[in-house]
Amino acid sequence: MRKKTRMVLALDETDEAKALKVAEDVGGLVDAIKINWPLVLSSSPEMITKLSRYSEVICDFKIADIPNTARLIVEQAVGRGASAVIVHAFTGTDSLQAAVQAAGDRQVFVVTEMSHPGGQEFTAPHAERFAQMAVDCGAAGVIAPATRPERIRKIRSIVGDLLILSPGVGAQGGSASDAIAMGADYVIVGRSIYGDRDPRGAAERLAAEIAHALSPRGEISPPL
Ligand code: OMP
Repeated sequence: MRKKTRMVLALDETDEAKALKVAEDVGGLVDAIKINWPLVLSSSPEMITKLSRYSEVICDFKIADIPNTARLIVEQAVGRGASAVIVHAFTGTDSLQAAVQAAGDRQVFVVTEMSHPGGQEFTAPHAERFAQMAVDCGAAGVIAPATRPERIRKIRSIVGDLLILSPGVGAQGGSASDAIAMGADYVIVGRSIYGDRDPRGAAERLAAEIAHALSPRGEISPPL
């Protein structure tokens, strides 16, 4: 996945025509578009392939199953053009390994601690172990919460050079600049972009905020 604006658009818009319009307007600006069940179920799995014309696509099916089923889901996603998939770790090492193996040269991102308040009940107490599993199983990166930016710093200390993608920016109360300052490589943003009257303008504003937050890390965003 390229590292340009460090934004992943979470395209949870369930109106297919509107979703495609947002993808067209914003696809060149974000580093990937993430598709989740709401849009797949309201359109069709063909949407994965359609979106791949605008950007790299992350299939966020939060796969949580036995190794064989995990493998089958990953193969379907990759076969339709996904560059990456999101997988849960609580199912165990064998399931996570099966997903990584099935992904081949595509990326697997492992959920550590979820961004919503309920994420503190079960995922937070095990997040560090999930992060270590991501490293041990050869995943490309992890998902860590922008709503609790200090947790990004902790997870970074475990995953080293693996990528960190942070959801929870905007609608869930987290900030893109805090997540980046704490070590996230990308922020995942949904409603604050696709729900805006001007999705491209909203994405441009966020890109500027992220570029500003990257400079103290000695990293420069290329011009839009
Ligand atoms: P907004 O809250 O609208 O910005 O959307 C956030 C997106 O990130 C949604 O697609 C969520 O499913 C996803 N997400 C979280 O919000 N929290 C998590 O802990 C993990 C994810 C994810 O794996 O992408």
